[in-house]
Amino acid sequence: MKKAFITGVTGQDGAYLSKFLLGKGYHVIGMIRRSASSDMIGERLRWLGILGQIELVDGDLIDLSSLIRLMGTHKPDEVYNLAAQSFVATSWQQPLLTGEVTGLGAVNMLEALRLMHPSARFYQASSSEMFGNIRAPVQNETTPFYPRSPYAAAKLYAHWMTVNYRESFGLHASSGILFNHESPLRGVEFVTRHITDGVAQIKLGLASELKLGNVHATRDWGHARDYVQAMWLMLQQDVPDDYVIATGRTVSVQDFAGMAFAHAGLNAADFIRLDPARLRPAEVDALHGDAAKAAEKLGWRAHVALEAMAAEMVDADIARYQRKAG
Ligand code: NDP
Ligand code: GDR
Repeated sequence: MKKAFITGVTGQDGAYLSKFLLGKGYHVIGMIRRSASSDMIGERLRWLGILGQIELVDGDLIDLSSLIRLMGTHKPDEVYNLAAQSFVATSWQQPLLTGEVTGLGAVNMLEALRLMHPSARFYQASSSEMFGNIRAPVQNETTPFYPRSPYAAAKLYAHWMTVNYRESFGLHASSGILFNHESPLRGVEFVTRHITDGVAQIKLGLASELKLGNVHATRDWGHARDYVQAMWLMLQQDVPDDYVIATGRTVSVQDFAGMAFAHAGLNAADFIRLDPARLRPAEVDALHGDAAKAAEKLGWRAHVALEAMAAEMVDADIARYQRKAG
């Protein structure tokens, strides 16, 4: 039985990746950090019905000794480094923490592997945010990077260190440059889930408006369920490499909101209020990915259409509020 080790297992991607790997017959080991709210840990894994099927182990990305111990003890075949301070807006409030976890944390993981278990295959969760102030209208693996937030700068450091450990030490280390991907398990602070949660509240009479920041920003949004498959495919290749993962379709925040409201039978313009407090110090105005390399080399492509994903998220949020109301 193959062993996979996942950091960030309690997050959106960690949950979907765990489910996918369990379906492939893997033994999944998920690293969790100590929390005073231990009963809340694993909510997403519980939602997918897999909490009891994963071996949860304690560790923290900024605690190198815990990573060394875990690699030495478990010697996994595959390591997926998904843990991060992943909310871009927060990275301006906590730039040092973001640098430590999102940037140096990845290097801690690489170091633990190099020292204890260099034969493992390693996946680094890189991000389209690294393209930032875009240098080309459509971005692929050859597009230059221009990070626009402390988060993106930290991810870029982790990305290049992954490349460097591959080239310096021969680690089987790959980076997935993933464009935004969402689901009903997306954190509610991210814009798609903020919108679908707001639509659900408005539909059920629990709220009367939805506050948004820059509604003109455009993103290439896909479904997390599709994207975790690409992570696994990268680690099945003989040669490690970097891949852009995207749908190739880009729409604005406003248009995504239009889809979500329409699914609930509502008109977005009647409810959206612009909130300057939600604007960012520096914005990534537009992202549009080209995943041709992943299609050709991995045989990967996105399956879930944006409208279907918006509908799934709205329905899940309505169901959540209905359950809460008993
Ligand atoms: P989430 O924010 O949902 O999950 C982040 C995970 O990291 C959580 O499990 C969190 O644990 C964990 N974590 C945070 N800090 C630490 C730490 N110090 N030590 C150990 N674990 C920690 O992110 P997603 O699932 O959406 O994304 C997965 C990865 O992919 C992230 O690295 C993200 O930056 C990156 N990415 C995401 C994209 C997306 O669109 N979703 C696109 C491109 C890249 P806890 O539950 O305890 O907070
Ligand atoms: P992003 O995702 O920053 O792209 O990072 P987010 O959903 O937070 O923002 C997308 C765009 O929407 C605009 N926006 C708002 N954003 C939020 N969160 N809330 C609002 O009210 C709002 N109004 C408008 C933002 O300004 C932005 O332009 C996500 C994260 O998952 C990263 O970890 C990951 O690396 C990238 O996607 C790819």
